[in-house]
Amino acid sequence: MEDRSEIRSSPKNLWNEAKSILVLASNYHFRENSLSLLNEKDIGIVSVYARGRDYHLTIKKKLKSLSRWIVDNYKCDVKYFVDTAPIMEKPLAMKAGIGWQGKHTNIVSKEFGSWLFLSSIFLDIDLKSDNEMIDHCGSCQRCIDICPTNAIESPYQINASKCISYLTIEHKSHIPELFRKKIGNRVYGCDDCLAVCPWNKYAKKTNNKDFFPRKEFNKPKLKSFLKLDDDGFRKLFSTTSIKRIGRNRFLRNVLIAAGNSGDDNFVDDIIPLLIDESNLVRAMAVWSLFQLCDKSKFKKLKNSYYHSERDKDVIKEWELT
Ligand code: B12
Ligand code: SF4
Ligand code: SF4
Repeated sequence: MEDRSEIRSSPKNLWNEAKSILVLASNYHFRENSLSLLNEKDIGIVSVYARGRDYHLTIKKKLKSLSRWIVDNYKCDVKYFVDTAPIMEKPLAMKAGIGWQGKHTNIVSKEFGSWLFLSSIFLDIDLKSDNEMIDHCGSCQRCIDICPTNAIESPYQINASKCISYLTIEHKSHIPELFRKKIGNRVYGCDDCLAVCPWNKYAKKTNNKDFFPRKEFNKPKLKSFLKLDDDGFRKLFSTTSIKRIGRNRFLRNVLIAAGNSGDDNFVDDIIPLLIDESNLVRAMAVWSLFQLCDKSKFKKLKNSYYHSERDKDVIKEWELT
């Protein structure tokens, strides 16, 4: 983000001919209280936005056909984006009257609550501007209070490096110890700050079937995730946005959730991962087993596996325990 902040500072830096921006929002709400799953420790919570088809694929298709219609009818040039360029989509959506940037920093709509994807079409013609939406958060600060890692450090300001969405999706390396317990059973993203927003009482169920949750993601068992190899991962997550993080990062998250379950039934599924090819996976297998095993069982495991480990980060995990 820092590297591309200069481009982000103005849409003109992306396309100098741009004169107007059409900002679009797609509703992905399907009426489920994602917070209730936090107590079901044997399942892995996949964030609501990622349970259906990858939204980039769906929205790109829609942007393409809408853009074609605009070009044919207005004889102008256009460029469309959905997360594919450094664009300040949220402030633009506010200017376009879609909603306001809530204290959790995402767009909240009076009509749809928090569950919206954003995208944009740049045009080289002038359009009459909509009225900018004003802030309706008032004295509420539910999203700030619920955040498990205190990532919303002050209203309208998020420290992305503390956000569970960042840690479980974007962060490529080992997740710092400080956050592991706070991640709970979230294996991909986090919805807490969106889910508590009182404006969600106006949210309507999406009618776009692509955003309906896949059957496999309705309370998926951590046990079945622990058994995923590369092939199994690719098959299970093909055409979802989860595919992007790859099997090793996903297993890293699943092992943290298993370690947080307090359920020693996971131990036999985790032990084989102590010799997994990925150091991300081996490191979190050590941490997870330390959470779940009694002292003597863990000591036996350490005697068997620690001395053959060569990776410095995994060795560090053994030594911390
Ligand atoms: C990087 C990114 C992330 C990062 C950082 C998030 C962030 N808030 O910036 C991480 C990985 C953490 C993330 C997480 C999520 N993301 Co995201 N993310 C993006 C992305 C690609 C860029 C956002 C960006 O430009 N950030 C840069 C900062 C500077 O922008 P900003 O927060 O808008 O900053 C403004 C305010 O914070 C404020 N501000 C900043 N400092 C200060 C200081 C003071 C004193 C004040 C008053 C204000 C203020 O002013 C800034 C400028 O207007 C966008 C797509 C896009 N192109 O916009 C999606 C996007 C924002 N993400 C989205 C979603 C859905 C999520 C998640 C809900 C996913 C999930 N369930 O796990 C979470 C929500 C976490 C959260 N509370 O924000 C959607 C949000 C849709 C909406 N309704 O708004 C977007 C728009 C993707 C999309 N195409 O739909 N995301
Ligand atoms: S997505 Fe989760 S961790 Fe990130 S700011 Fe919201 S509540 Fe906090
Ligand atoms: S939970 Fe409250 S403070 Fe947070 S975005 Fe919604 S209305 Fe604003």
